[in-house]
Amino acid sequence: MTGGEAVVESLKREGVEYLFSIPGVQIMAVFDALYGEKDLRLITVRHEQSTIYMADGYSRVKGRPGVGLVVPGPGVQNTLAAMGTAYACSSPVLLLAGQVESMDLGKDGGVLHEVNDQLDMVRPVTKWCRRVMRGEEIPGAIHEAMGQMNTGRPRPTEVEIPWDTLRNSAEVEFFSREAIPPAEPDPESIRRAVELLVKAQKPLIWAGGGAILSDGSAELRDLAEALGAPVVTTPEGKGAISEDHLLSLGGGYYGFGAIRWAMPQADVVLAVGTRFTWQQQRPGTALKPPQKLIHLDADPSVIGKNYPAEVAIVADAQAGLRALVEAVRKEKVAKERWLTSELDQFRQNHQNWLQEKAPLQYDIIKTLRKELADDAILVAGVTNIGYWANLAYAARRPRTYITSSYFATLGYSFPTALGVKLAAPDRPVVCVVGDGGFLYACAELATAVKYGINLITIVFNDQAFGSTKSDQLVNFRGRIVGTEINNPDFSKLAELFGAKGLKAKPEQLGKALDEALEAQRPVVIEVPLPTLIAPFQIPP
Ligand SMILES: Cc1ncc(C[n+]2csc(CCOP(=O)(O)OP(=O)(O)O)c2C)c(N)n1
Ligand SMILES: [Mg+2]
Repeated sequence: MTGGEAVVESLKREGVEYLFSIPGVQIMAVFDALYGEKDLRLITVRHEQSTIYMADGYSRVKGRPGVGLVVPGPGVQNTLAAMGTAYACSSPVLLLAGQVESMDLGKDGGVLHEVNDQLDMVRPVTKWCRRVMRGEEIPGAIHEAMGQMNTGRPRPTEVEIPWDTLRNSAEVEFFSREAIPPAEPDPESIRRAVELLVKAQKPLIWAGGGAILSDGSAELRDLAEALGAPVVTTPEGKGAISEDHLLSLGGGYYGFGAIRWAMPQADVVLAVGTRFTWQQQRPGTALKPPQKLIHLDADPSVIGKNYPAEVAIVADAQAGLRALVEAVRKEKVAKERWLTSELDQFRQNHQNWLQEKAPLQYDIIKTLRKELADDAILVAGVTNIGYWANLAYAARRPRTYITSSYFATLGYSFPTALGVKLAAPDRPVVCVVGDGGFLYACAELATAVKYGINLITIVFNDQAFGSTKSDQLVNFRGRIVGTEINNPDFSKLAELFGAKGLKAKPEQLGKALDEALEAQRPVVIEVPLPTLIAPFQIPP
């Protein structure tokens, strides 16, 4: 079969459902192999950034790799912010890239879409990448990429294939999808961790995105209950434990959250599936000696990087949590090391703080929570309401809250949310985006309409790159330079694309959401807002 047919057959055998792409001459053999294809659905998008954003959104909800296919050179370069975002979010995303003809490789001769050393461009944003020269190697390379994403910490991978290799025929053999067992913890590290956790006066758990990626939510809840330990999550970890749980302290972000009142009392902290970054180590939520850290992560390179770990547990988060629960249940654990009344007080302090610092955002986020079912998914864009949602939105289930993590990629949320909706077509998916961020990829409204991707997008419009304008207001004596922007009428724009457009003042958002949830169409709701302060612009 042709290389293109080998690509399609390999993806199908690996269980891939969608391929996100923009065509081009070097990859047409793959398009041709999709003629009449039913099991692998092609989604043609309008900018290559969206191939990987959509693949990422899909993977984060489905828990399986998403795949993009692009032409070399500009096609690959257009994906790089999305690849970086997926890298930051530890998402399993495969980029399939075309290449120039084999004979032109490395010559810098000016052939179509040529860029020298394309692999060097993707290397910093991939866990593994490879160029395939022969058709026979295509199934093995795709299988290896999938294996890399299913082992240890998932991160993006890339496979690039020259034009002629895709066009020509070869004898190929296929691999079938492999279930790779998760990495189990070393029993000695579990023994030492349990000893610390059981002896602790005030144990506390920080859960990050790894707790969700490993599907470790049930184990996390069981461990928290067995230890009587409260749980705070990073934005990426929101929903790892229901934020309505009596032991949940909600999200921690930039040194804020109910965690602020708990952290000074904690003596032993268990960090699960989190890098434990500078963001968590801000005043307010920072760990300080002699507080002890037990660090559980699939990636040994993150353990102890930002705070020395007393005990390191290198394992899949779910496997590590399960081992901890089993061991803790055999011990006698002191009851009520944290009183519920005490945790209630921390939560109340945080709610009071939110209402004082961000009353409008607080009301809007409350409306979102009230309107959305527990299984609805919120994609929090790089926008004021998105930042505050990290602190104020109560996620109740894993994989229902999507962020761009430390990459904070302006423009990611709308195309990512389209991929989310494809993974969960029967559940409400809401994208929260600013007027600045939405125009990065608003052309994908055409994609949403073409494929019937019935996403609800709320565009908060302050006619500004708001958080940067707010930066000028707070830190540069109000000298506004280059942060105010002009916009189209967003509801009309949506209608022009064939989607439904609505406008609502903040206090009318609930009603507009009711209408959007009924619509069975892609909907854009434009909400005017003044430029508001972001949490990270508030002194600790
Ligand atoms: C790719 C990228 N470019 C620039 C930035 C810097 N940046 C962060 S927020 C922001 C403004 C966002 O404006 P908008 O989408 O309207 O949201 P708002 O802050 O107004 O709520 C900018 C420019 C970024 N985070 N990512
Ligand atoms: Mg704005």
